Amino acid sequence: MNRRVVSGVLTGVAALGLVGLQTVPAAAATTVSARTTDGAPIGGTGIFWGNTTLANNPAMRTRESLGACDKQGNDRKIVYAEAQWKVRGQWQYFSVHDTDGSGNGCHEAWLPNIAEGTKVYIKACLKTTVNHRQEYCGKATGIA
Ligand SMILES: [Ca+2]
Ligand SMILES: [Ca+2]
Repeated sequence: MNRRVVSGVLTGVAALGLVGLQTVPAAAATTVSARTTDGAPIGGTGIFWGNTTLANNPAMRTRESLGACDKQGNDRKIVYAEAQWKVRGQWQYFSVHDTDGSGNGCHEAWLPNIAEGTKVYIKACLKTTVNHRQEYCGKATGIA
């Protein structure tokens, strides 16, 4: 909606109602998966959970987490997952590697608490080692 028109028409009392409107969650949290682009079967994925609904602690259930998942044990590659989001115009980065092969789940980490409704850009890549370049990167976009 056009906020300028609303505040121009309504009185000061109604403007308080506008503050209430702004606290309504903008967009529901999403879970998204980015897939590496090396072909089928793929080497790995990066998973972003906008809410961690299965967390034991109820206070953590709206927190975000990131996982790197190695999907191929015999490709001599590890999997790198990265999340990027903006806080007051500044890009924030967080990454995790899955370095211990496939078939044993993903490597997961809590992300720093991201404001609900924030767009989070996910990247999943293969690497030869942690310090090698990123290869076959695939992308996805989630909501915190
Ligand atoms: Ca969340
Ligand atoms: Ca692998």
